[in-house]
Amino acid sequence: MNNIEDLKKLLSTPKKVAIVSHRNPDGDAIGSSLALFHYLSRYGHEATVCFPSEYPPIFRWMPGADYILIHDKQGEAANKEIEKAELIFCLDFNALHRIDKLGEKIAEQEGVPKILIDHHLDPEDFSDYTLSDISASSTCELIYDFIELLEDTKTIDKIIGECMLTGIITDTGSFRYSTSSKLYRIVAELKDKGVDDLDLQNKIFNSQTAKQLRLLGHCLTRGLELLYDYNTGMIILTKEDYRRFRIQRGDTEGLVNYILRIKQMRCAALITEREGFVKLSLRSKGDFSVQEIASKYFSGGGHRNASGGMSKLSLSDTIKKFKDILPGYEEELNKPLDF
Ligand SMILES: [Mn+2]
Repeated sequence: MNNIEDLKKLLSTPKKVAIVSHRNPDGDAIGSSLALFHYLSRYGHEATVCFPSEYPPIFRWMPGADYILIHDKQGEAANKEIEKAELIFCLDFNALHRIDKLGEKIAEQEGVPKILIDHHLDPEDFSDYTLSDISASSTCELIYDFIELLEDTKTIDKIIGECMLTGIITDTGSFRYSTSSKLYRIVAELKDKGVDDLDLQNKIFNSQTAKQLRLLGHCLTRGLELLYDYNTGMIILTKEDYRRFRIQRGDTEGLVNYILRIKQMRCAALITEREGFVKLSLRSKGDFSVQEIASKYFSGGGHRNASGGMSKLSLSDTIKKFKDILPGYEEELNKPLDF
């Protein structure tokens, strides 16, 4: 199966479908998975959404979120769904090894068609049908494109649209990057279908706890280090900070972006000390690629302006390693900004 007509034929009768996405699912992973879940359900397909790990509580309101299986917690039930599946959709990630045990389970399902829909660089060749476009703002935008390829955008309703728009809003940082005229046309159509974008913005951004705001205060004061020679900023969170601020899943979401609000900052890093490893979230402005830094030095990857990686070194050694990399990019980091 390598064309949309074959896939249309497969989807013409109800199937058992598994939809999976990446570890630490974000708004786009959840939005695209649930949008596809609702879309397939409209045609009587029996779809299940499985994630490797838990999603942030801020997305609990999303229609269908209660049915999501978390492999870390419900491994047996999730594996059963993967075994039963006649079709497996892989959304918002590009290589099975990125999703750990869940990926191994999927790889075992030989002969079951796998469909990859994603907007990250360099997709691994494991799927039978691939919709990969790194210029897309989000996997949610690609779910729209996918339904358009099926010539079925009329089926997109308010619920499917809400899920899609959630991923579009979160992956574009509220339309601040990766936008296109095509994206705005899609958003206009979702709005015509009854999706309330302002309500979504409130649910996503104006639903924080006081604890999260205090954590932000800490990150922007004591946690912040600015390296003006390289137009780079770092926010560091230690294990002690994790205890002190009772940091939970999702609480550190978006913190790294604040650094780029400083005009001359081109590159930003959130470096967090976790159990047994150190995690890096990298962001950049303009044409500086944090994807290269993440993949070359921190066994990670992602997009040019947003990538992630990890290090097995101690927190202080990871910070030193990151700082030592910057002189190699001095010229690029000091190029005048074009805005
Ligand atoms: Mn995404």
